[in-house]
Amino acid sequence: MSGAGHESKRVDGKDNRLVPTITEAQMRQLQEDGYFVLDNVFTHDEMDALAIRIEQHQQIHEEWLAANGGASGISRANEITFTDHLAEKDDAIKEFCTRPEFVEITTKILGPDIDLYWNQSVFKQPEGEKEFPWHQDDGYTPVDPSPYLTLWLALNDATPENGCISVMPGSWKRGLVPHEHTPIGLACHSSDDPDQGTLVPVKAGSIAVFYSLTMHKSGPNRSIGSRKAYVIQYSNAGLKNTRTGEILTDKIPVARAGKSA
Ligand SMILES: O=C(O)CCC(=O)C(=O)O
Repeated sequence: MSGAGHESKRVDGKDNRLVPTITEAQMRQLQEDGYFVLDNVFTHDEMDALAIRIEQHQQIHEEWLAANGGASGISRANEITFTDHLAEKDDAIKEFCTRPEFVEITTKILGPDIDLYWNQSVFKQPEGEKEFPWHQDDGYTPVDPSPYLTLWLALNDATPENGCISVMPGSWKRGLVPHEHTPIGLACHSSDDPDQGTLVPVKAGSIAVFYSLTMHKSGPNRSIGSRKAYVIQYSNAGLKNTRTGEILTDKIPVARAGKSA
């Protein structure tokens, strides 16, 4: 059935929800280009409710940044904030991250046993000309097995004007490429290069699904409002940090044997 702009099916679960079905064309696009967009997975009301919840944590982070020199890591007060471990801090957000929609998407792509690897909101304020640089998520922390899956969920409409992401189609096939440190984040491709990939606008409640090896960036926010995303990353259970050799056993289980954990 496709009333919501994506194929969907009813699953057995707490409330017999409709969950999105990934089509063969989307699977092919993921294999070829390293990404696809899943439209209208959640309603605007669901996104507004989630955004209100997330904003409480984002505000605390913003205030902490302002009181501590204005920047920490890749977060900069009043410009771009990465507010992480939301599911670990907030039971309602944890419940959201383990919803059947995510079980369906992640088990179809990665396999039957899935953990929540990382989660963070990314809020971009109108900030002039600054991009968030081209990178692969594995560039920040290389892991095995790779790639895992990044679900970039738009809490409000992400557009070319307000700093939606762009991806470099096919880049995941290169494996992990070198990244350089810059004052605004790791970078693996120059913003001056004529090839600036493909813009990926994402409507509120829709998801850009991509591999952790897919090179992506986000553009400057030239609008007058915040651009709000929740970035949720899922991996096979028992992921290993290849820098430290540590097997990550402290993650929130999402699926086991293909079913909600
Ligand atoms: O949402 C953004 O502006 C960029 C986020 C991003 O690239 C990431 O979290 O890896």
